[in-house]
Amino acid sequence: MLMHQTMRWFGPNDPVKLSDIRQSGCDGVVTALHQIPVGEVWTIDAINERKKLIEDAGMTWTVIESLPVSDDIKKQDGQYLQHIENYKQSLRNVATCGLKVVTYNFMPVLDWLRTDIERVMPDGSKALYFERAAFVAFDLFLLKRPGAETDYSKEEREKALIFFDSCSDKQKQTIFNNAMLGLPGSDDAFTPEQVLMALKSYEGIDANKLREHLIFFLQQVVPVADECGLVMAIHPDDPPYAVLGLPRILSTEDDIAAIAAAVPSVANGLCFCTGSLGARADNDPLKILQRFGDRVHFLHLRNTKRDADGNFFEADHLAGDTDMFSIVKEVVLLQRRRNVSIPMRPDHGHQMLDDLSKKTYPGYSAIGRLRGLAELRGLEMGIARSI
Ligand code: DNO
Repeated sequence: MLMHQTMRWFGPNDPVKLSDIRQSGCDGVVTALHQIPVGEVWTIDAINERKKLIEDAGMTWTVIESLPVSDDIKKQDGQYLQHIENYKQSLRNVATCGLKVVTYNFMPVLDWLRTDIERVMPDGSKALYFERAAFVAFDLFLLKRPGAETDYSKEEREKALIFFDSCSDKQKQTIFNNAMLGLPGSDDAFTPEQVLMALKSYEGIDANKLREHLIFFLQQVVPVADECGLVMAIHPDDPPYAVLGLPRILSTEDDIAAIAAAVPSVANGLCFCTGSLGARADNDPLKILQRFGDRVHFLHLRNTKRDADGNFFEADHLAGDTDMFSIVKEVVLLQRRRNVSIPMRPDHGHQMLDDLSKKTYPGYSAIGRLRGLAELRGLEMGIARSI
C-alpha cells in the first residue's frame, strides 16, 4: 500500500491548473473553499461544486487544506461560539460529500512566515527563505512593534541593524510584503498599523491560554468528526517557535503530546510536516512520527536546511536537515501496520525551469513541486519493494 499522492490546488484562480497538476502523476488534489470567509459554513453545494471540478479533471478530493479556524476561536472572543457551531456544520457537510481529512492550524494571526520568497539557489532555481536578521529588522524597524527589543539579544539587534542599513527602500518594502504573505483574509496590502492591531488583539493570551482554547475547540469538534467518520489534522507552527510576541503551541514533540493527551481520539490528528518541525534543531521528526504515527493523517514531506544563525531555506525534498529516507521508510511501515494509504503532498517546491517566468503562489510553482513529488514517489517505491 503506497501513499496517496496529492498536490495542493488553490482553486479556480490558481495559475497552476488542474490539467497541469494531473500531469504530475498524483491521484488527488488537496484544496479549500478559499472564497468562503473564515468562520462561515461550507455548504454542501459549494463543496460538491468544487469536488466535481476535481473529479472532472480525473482526480479525487478527500483532504481539505484548510478548513480555517477563526482568530475569534483562537482568542475565545467575539463570535467564537457561533464559529465553532459553524465549524461543526462544515464538518458534517464535508463528510456528507465524502471528504475524509480536515487540515487546519492554530497559529495566531499569521500562518507561515518567510522574509524572502525568491532566494536564488546555486543551481539558479529560487526557494523560500527565512533570514533571521531580516525578520528581526522587520519586527524592530518596519513594524516597530512595541516591546520587540526584549525578544532579541543585543547581538541579534545589532545584526538586524547592519542588515537593515544595507537594504534599499525597495528591499525593505519587499521584506515587509513577504512577511505579510501568511496573513490571510485580504488581497490588499497590510499596513504596519493594521498588523500591530491584530497583534495587540492577542494581548493577555499566552501559550497556556492559547492551548486551553485549542483544547476547548477540539473538545467541541472532534466528537463531531468522530461521529461522521472524519479525521482532523493540525499543521505544526511554521516556523516552529513564537514570533512577533504571539504564542505558538504546536512547535515541538511535547506540544503535540499535550494536545493528544487532552483529546485522546485519533480523530484529533496531525498533519506531519517535516519542513515545519525540521526547522528547529531540537525537534527529531522521525521520533515524532514514530511516537504519533497513529494520529498522522496527512503528510507534508518537504525539507528545510538550517544554519547556526537561525536562518533556513526550503531545500530539495530529499536534501535538507530531515533524512527523508528514514521518514519515508517509517511511513511505509506505518501504512502496513495501520493498513491505510496516508495522503501526502510535496510542498514548497523551488521555482525552476518554466516556473521562473510565471507568477504562482509562493512555494507552489508546478515544476518545482513536481520534482519533489517525483523524488518522493521513487523513494517510497524503492523502499516498499525492498522491505
Ligand atoms: C504552507 C502550508 C500552510 C498550511 C496551513 C494549514 O505552505 O503548509 O499554509 O496549509 O498552515 O492550516
